Amino acid sequence: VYETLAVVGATGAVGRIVLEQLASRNFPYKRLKLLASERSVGREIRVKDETIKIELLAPGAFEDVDIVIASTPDEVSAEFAPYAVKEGAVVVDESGYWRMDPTVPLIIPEVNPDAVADHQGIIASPNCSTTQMVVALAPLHQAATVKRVVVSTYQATSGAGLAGNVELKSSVRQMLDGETPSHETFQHPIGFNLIPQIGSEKFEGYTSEEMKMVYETRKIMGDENIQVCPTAVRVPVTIGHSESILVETEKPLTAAEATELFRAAPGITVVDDLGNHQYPMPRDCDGKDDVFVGRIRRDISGNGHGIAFWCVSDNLRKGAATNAVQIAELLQQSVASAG
Ligand code: 11C
Repeated sequence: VYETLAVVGATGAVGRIVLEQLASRNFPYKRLKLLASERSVGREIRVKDETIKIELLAPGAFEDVDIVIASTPDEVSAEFAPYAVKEGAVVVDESGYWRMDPTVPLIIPEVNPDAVADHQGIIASPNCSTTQMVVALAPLHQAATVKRVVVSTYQATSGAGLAGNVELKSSVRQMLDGETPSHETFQHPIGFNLIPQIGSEKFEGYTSEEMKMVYETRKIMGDENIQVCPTAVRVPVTIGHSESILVETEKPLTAAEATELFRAAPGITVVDDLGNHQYPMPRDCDGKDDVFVGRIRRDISGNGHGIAFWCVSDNLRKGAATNAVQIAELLQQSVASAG
């Protein structure tokens, strides 16, 4: 196996969960290095039964490292990943920077695990809102070929990191106290509000977050013909992205058939009993690794080729940390079987 593992960005919202996952999933490694920017260097973090001091993310830091799990902003990844690879490490990257690079596999282990074999040193983990949608679409695609997807997202503030959650709480508090809410991380006050903008303007009035859902979906599913029309919205929820999805398939599917496909698929839990008020909600999915699907029904506006459903997942887990650790597990398995 790869012996020395480095975690980059261990103090962030996602990095903390990466460390938790390494322990809870019993990820195999002999030595763990924690790397971060100047600001965090010297801080000590407890992982399993050892205390590890954070070291500086800089050239030379990867000389003794085999595998890296990184959650950093795009520009940090753009800078460090090339020298990490040059120094001999394989990088599993959660940033958006490398995802659409044709030399970089973009992987969801339940969907396209075989792509791991094609890596040239960097493997990307998709955007959180893309990941949960594609986990849900994959079994329908396999059975009936997905042609078109209309999706609206309800995305938690932790998608913007720890600062996003701090801003939600302070915004709500200020409003309850009758003050004018301040905002910095989001474009508007997020307390008691919805903001239909995540990221910046990217293409014909669609945002960067929305275009990630278009491009990344096609790359992961290996089908450039899939059409996606997304609307991404920030909501006052700390953890758990929700999505309302309408999918059109080439072969018609009944709601019962779609439900069976979801139930049989890895990484999906179906919660769907409207009569008993059972459906996935962010509060119930916080801290869980699966993608939750419910409200599965036929598209009553269409011609038998549409299924509507509701999908919720912990954006910091399957949307980020869990998926990255699963990719690292695939890498471990691939070297174990090769050697
Ligand atoms: C959000 N999806 O919820 C974003 C965060 O490309 O990894 C993750 C951005 C990315 O704000």
